[in-house]
Amino acid sequence: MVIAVRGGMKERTFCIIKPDAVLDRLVGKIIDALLEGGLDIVQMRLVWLDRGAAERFYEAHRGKPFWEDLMALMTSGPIIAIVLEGEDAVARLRRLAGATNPREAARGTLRRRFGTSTTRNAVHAADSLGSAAVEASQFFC
Ligand code: FUP
Repeated sequence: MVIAVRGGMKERTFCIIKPDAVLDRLVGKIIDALLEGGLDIVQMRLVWLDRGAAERFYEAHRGKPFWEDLMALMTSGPIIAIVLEGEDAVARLRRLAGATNPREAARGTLRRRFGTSTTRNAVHAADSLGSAAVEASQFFC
């Protein structure tokens, strides 16, 4: 969703704090970084995904070598699903998240700070306005 505001376009994007980060009690630090990074929380809920919901969310990756590890992670504990709003929210969140592999992520990014592997990389960040809307619709009406 794109909202016209004075001085620029506010977008909405979609973020998940993944079970590795929730179980490591990192939710507060991650939410702090999102807010300090210029994003506002529009909707947020804690959900424990079952296998079907995890498969639907990551359907595009079915059959890849990391698929079973990803499914095991995503069903291993609760996640926090968050709709965020801000200027250039999609790109802003991707920048805050950092590269998929925490070891390649820039210093200060969430994945560099809190990720422990490419699968257990603390956060999901939607990669476009379109996927943000589709992903958010899996969690919010
Ligand atoms: P990103 O958009 O940065 O989340 O990256 P991808 O869409 O490529 O990855 C989707 C999910 O698959 C992420 F949770 C990370 C996981 N993944 C792996 O576990 N191993 C890989 O080699 C690539 C991706």
